[in-house]
Amino acid sequence: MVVAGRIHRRHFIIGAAGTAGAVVAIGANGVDAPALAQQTTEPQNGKALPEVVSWKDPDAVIVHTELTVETKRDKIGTSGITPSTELYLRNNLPSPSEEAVANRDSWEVSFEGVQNERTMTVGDLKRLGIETVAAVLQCSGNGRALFDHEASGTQWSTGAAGNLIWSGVPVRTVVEALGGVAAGRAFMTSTGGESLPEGIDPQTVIVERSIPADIAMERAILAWEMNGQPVPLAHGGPLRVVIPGFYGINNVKYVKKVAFTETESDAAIQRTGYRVRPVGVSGAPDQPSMWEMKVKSWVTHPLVDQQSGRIQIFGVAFGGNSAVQRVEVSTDGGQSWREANFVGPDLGSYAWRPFVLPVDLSPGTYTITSRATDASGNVQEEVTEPNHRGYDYSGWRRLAVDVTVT
Ligand SMILES: Nc1nc2c(c(=O)[nH]1)N[C@H]1C(S)=C(S)[C@@H](COP(=O)(O)O)O[C@H]1N2
Ligand SMILES: [Mo]
Repeated sequence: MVVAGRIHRRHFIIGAAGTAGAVVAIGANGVDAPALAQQTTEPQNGKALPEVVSWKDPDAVIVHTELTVETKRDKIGTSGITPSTELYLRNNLPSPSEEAVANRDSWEVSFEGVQNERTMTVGDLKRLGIETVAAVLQCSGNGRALFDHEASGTQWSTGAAGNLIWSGVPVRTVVEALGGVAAGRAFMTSTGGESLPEGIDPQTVIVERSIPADIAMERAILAWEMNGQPVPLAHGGPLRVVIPGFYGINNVKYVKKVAFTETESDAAIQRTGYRVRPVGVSGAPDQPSMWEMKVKSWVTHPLVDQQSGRIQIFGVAFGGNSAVQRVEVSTDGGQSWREANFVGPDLGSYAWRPFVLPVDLSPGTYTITSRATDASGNVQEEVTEPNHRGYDYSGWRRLAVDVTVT
């Protein structure tokens, strides 16, 4: 695994140089997969925005690689929703070509493991029904950089997360139209529509994720709209699976197959990838999968030195798999806490809520951090224990920022 880490950094450099030749992407499982480098534009911080997200605001993001772009911590605002131009990107493989969104309504999805299996187009799905949900999209590796053990993978800090409004048809509605789930199918398994690199076992690279079927029937949506616009190709257009409360990886982009299955997918990304285990241990199907998210919050302002006087400390908080109930803020590294106020409308259980605490600060150095509590009483943890791939980070101690007031 140390080797995988080195490989990743080497390819990171290749990507940064904007080489147009073949690069190697690290699969979810640390598996090397040949993938075509995407054309790049506009250098930013020495690196170019990948072509598929050339429309993002270069000042709002950090380009890690051809396949990974992070939102800067201070760019998260107080209005609740993350603009698409600032949203992070995390691709395991390059997105499909623009052709996929040339005629969105003709994109086809096959439904399997239901009474009446069939293929439907996005146009067909739009006639079935619609629901809108606000939900946090967060990569399992968000906060990986805050662990000490140098877990391999993109060194995300706080910005592999956003809060989006999705519109689409509930999976439940589609399944009911197809006669219901077939007997004995405990999982919903969704397959991404990327073309796979040649000469490699598809199971080692395909993006195919399983979640419990009851969760899918309760809350999954097949979304064609994000923040009031057709879902951008990079974010899964023409059609994306959205599982509110579940980590990003389960939200399969450009979905081409939705199957109700007896067992979880055999794809590496499900079987051994995205499994939480102790450092040094290989991934295995009996370890917890990156499904539900945890209660989490972080401060987004101030992050730099301030003048003394009144300062508004703000950030974002979410409950993960349930609603966020309260947020406390500390300016002394967690010795004392004060309750913050939420800002703006409550967009539902799966959304994040901006929060604010006005403080009067005299000259000195302050360690500012926040701690959220969800509706079930779970309190954001102080420290997240290391795990091999650096997943599931939420500890408030290392999400703290040191700010000098003069
Ligand atoms: N088809 C497909 N779906 C995918 C991925 C992918 O590479 N291909 N990446 C997953 C991961 S790891 C994350 S964190 C989110 C990222 O979504 P975004 O790029 O829209 O921010 O999509 C998930 N769904
Ligand atoms: Mo992710």
